[in-house]
Amino acid sequence: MQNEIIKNSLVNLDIYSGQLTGKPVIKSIKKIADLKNVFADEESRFTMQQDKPVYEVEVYLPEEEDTEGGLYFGTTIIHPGKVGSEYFMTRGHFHAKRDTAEYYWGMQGEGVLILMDSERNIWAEKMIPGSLHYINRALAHRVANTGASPLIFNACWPSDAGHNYEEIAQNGFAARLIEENSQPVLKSEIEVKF
Ligand code: M6P
Ligand code: ZN
Repeated sequence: MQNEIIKNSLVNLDIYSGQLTGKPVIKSIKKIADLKNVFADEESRFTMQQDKPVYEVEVYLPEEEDTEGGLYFGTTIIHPGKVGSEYFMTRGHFHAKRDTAEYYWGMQGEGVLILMDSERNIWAEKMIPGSLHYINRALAHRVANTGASPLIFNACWPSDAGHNYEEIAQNGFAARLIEENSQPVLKSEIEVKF
C-alpha cells in the first residue's frame, strides 16, 4: 500500500556527526584567507596556507530572512588548529535584532563557547558532545575548538535574528582563547583556566 501523505523530511541530521544532508542545505566554508583581523596574530595568519579551511557551516533556512516566528538550523564544523597560540574559532556575532536568543549544542569534539554582553563582560562554557548552551538575548557568541579533532555543534536561532559582525570587527571580543602550557586560557583582564 502506498501512502502519499506521509513524506520523508527534506533535511536529515546525522545524529552522530551532527551534519546535515538534503537539497535545501546550504554549505559555506571559511578559510585562513577569509579571516583577516579575526585572530590576534595577523603575521602568523599571513604565513599560513591561505586555503586551509578553518570552519564550515551547513544551514537549513526554511523561511525567508527576517521572517518573524520562524527558526533556522545550522551545523558548524571547526577544524583543529591555531593561528599563533589562538585556537581556530568562528568569527562570532551579536544578532542584528538584539532581542533574540539561540541554542547551541555540542555533537563532536571539544571546545569553548565564548559569550559577551553589551557591556563587554565576558565568560565561557565548555562545549562537549551533549552540552546544551542557551545563548540569551543580546549576547555575542563565538566558539573555539580546543581539541585535536573537528569540533561539531548544532545551532537553532530565530529567522529574524540576523547577524551583526560589524561590532565584533570593530571592537573584537573582550577576551581571546589561547593555548598556554598546553591548556586553553581565556585571556582578558582576569584569566580563566579550563
Ligand atoms: C552557528 C550559527 C550561525 C553562524 C555559525 C558560524 O551555526 O550561530 O548563525 O553563522 O554558527 O558563526 P559565525 O557566523 O559567527 O562565524
Ligand atoms: Zn547567533
